[in-house]
Amino acid sequence: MRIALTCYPTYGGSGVVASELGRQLARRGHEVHFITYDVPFRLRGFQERLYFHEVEVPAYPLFKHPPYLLALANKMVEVAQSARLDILHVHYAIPHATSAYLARQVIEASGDGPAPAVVTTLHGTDITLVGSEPSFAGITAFSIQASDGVTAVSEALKRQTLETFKVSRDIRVIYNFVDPEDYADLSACWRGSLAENGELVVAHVSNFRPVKRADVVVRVFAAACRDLPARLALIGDGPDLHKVRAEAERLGVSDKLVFLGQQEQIGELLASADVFFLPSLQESFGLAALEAMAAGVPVVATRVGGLPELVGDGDGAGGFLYEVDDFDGMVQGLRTLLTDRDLRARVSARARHRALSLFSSEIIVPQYEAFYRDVLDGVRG
Ligand code: GMT
Repeated sequence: MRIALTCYPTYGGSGVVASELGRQLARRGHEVHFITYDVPFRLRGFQERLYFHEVEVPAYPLFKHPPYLLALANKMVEVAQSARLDILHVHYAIPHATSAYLARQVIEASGDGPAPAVVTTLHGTDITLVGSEPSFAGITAFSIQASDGVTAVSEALKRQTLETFKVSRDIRVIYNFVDPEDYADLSACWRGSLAENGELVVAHVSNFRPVKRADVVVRVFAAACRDLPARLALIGDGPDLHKVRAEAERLGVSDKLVFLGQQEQIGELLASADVFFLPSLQESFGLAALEAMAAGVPVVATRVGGLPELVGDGDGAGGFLYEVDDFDGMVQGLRTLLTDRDLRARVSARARHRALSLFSSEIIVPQYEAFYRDVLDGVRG
């Protein structure tokens, strides 16, 4: 198939998923065209059958807010016609699904060959935070309804989308994934750069937005590790990083924090940690938690959104989940995993097994291929 992928190329789960999907699809023989304003951050380097088309937004004195949605739609039309695309797969509803809808209309009106089918993948913040904003709600609902196929990254997100937008259409759940090859050899251990000999390491990965509750990360860590030799490794960057520093200062744990900034290949870094901590207010899937599990790192997280589907519960779970306001539970969970070496080893093995048996690219990517075929059958008959 000839498939175009559009995503936000910046640091973030949806961009990572789109980039990995593109790489996998190209490897499996499809022709893949990325249409974005920059090369997605995990897409560096040449790969056969994988192309990048830059969306340039014209700067004109009249444009206080350059019309990205239109520039993107225009580029989609150009690429669809020159590459004879079958599928236009957009990640994140706003504004990508709207641009794709517009592009399809333009191609249909031109009478120049069949328009590509529009597939939209919902990732979470496009629905739970941004999409439900009153100023975006109507256009988001319309763009979801008007797509030829829609996927969501968890059952929880599917439910939330149907409830929030009152749309009446099929949404197929296709979970996020990791490439087992990226987690096959994790022998390059960075522990020495993260902590002193004998110290335990708690890792947190995020874009440090309010939904990630960065201040809670520090508070729980400080309470759980008050008398333990431990470090908190923070991977990523974002607006609430200052809260982390302020909270650490207030609690007297600044010297226990290691700031690593944005990192491209986090498998080996995560594998150097003992526990992964994600106390988000909302998480439609939690890709960073999946990456930690694949690296054999037990997860302590909140029971929100798609995290129960990812981490699991009871026997076989890759970690422990707590209600959003259960501060003591999270402290206890983190402490137990850090101090009980045998338990940690058992949960680590379960986490890795769960990640690689349920959420591996070998299982998930064929689900996207099958979905593309179903959508094409639906529109082309
Ligand atoms: O977590 C973020 O704020 C970034 C956001 C994104 O669009 O990149 O992440 C969302 O999509 C990821 C990939 O599907 C999911 O793993 C994250 O759970 C989801 N974030 C939220 O729901 C808050």
